[in-house]
Amino acid sequence: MLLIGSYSSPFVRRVAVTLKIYALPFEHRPVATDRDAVIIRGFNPLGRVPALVLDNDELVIDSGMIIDHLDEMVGPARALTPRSGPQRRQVNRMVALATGAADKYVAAYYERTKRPDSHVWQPWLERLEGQIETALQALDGMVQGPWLVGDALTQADVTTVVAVQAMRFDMPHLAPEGRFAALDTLVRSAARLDAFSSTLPNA
Ligand SMILES: N[C@@H](CCC(=O)N[C@@H](CS)C(=O)NCC(=O)O)C(=O)O
Repeated sequence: MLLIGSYSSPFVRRVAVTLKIYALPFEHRPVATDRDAVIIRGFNPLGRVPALVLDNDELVIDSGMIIDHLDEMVGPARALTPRSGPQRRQVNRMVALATGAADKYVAAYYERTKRPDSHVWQPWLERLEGQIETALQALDGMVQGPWLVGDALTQADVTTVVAVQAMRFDMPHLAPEGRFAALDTLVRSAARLDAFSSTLPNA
């Protein structure tokens, strides 16, 4: 399989971490959304990463759809999202919060970096940053320890950790160490696993 997109994207990275946890081999093409926009459109007409090219050349786009496919590949006993019931809803609720926070972070990052300073709309930026703050606060309050839902690492942990680390990479004021104590511990636990340490965000 071939994963398209750079690890500075929390969406690409949640796919990479999941692939590694599932021990599914893949090649990685770390294309940049600006510089390589034409290449990316060849994989996803929307021009967004991640995209995953399967071994039969089929294309899967959007991190949620890709992870859904990977879960199907490894089967319910190994999938990081429980198959059904309250546990599935619990994990999915946390994943929705974490992907939502990641969406707001990407929007805030683009607001700051894609516009000339004179066109950055401060009230909008503050709204985005406020949404990130309350989503992270909520996730922080949900950590049961050592992982979000107790003893087993789930997709909620993968997605939360990559979202926090993406923010710390290029907008560190959004999630500085010390503000969310339980998330700090979660990130430290994840950092000990090869799936996370070998896919850190880079330029
Ligand atoms: N819902 C999508 C979000 C993906 C996304 O926002 N990707 C960003 C990078 S972090 C992107 O490709 N942005 C380029 C653009 O939208 O022009 C997913 O889960 O894959």
